[in-house]
Amino acid sequence: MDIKELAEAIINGNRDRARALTERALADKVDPQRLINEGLIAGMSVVGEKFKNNEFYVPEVLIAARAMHASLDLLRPLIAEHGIEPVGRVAIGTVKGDLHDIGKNLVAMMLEGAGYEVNDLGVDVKPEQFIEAIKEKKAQIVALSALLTTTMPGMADTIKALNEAKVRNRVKVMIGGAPVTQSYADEIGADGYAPDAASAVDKANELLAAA
Ligand code: B1M
Repeated sequence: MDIKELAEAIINGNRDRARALTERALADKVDPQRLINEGLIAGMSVVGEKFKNNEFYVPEVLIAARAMHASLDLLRPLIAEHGIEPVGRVAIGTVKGDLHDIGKNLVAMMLEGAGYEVNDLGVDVKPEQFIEAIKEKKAQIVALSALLTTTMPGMADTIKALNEAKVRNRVKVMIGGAPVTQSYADEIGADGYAPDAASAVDKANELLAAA
């Protein structure tokens, strides 16, 4: 089987084909790491590029992510077994008081598709929950989303709490969401800002490389 077929099934959002190709590849003893790198990550990076270029919109990304998950569900049990290390570990959430999760979910899916272990803390996430994820899940990146101008200060509060808990130096903090800007990231001392879900993967890679 050509692993490119798996990448194409993901790009086309064909969940059944992605699952069937993964099953066939595993039966043929193809290395799960190759399926992740050349199938899932390769497919989702094309999806990310198309999203950035406005060739794909939110529904296409969600459908591609659904196909990616159909394959990942089969591969996940083998990841630990084969000692496959994630690209990095991310704790993501929409900040305290904010219930918007569509953009945050897209960011989480793209990061997962790029090989990250993503601990999605959900919405209305308090700073203590991020601190716990750093300590318990060994998160290397804290990814904060906010959609309301009234909840954006929750990002600054979270960074302040990370400092107070003396865990700020263990992680990179990345922020995003419709009202968020690079200058706001600079103002509150975040390490990075990304305007959309595909750029969030680029930014996470950049932050980890710098670390
Ligand atoms: Co809300 N809402 N909403 N809402 N809502 C907005 C955001 C608003 C702009 C609408 C408006 O007035 N025109 C406005 C905010 C105004 C402001 O603060 N400037 C608003 C308001 C006021 C409210 C309420 C206060 C309304 C009320 O009750 N009076 C209330 C607040 C609830 C709360 O959070 N406490 C509220 C509630 C809701 C719903 C629950 C009904 C629903 C949310 C459902 C859900 O998320 N499960 C909702 C929705 C859907 C919207 C709009 C219509 C759409 C948001 C969305 O999902 N966009 C929105 C208006 C609009 O944008 N047209 C609006 C699609 C999504 C893919 O984009 O989230 O921007 P976005 O994510 C992008 C990027 O921003 C980026 O990547 C994503 C993909 O490219 N990104 C990141 C996001 N997070 C990132 C993190 C990163 C990097 C990139 O790194 C960590």
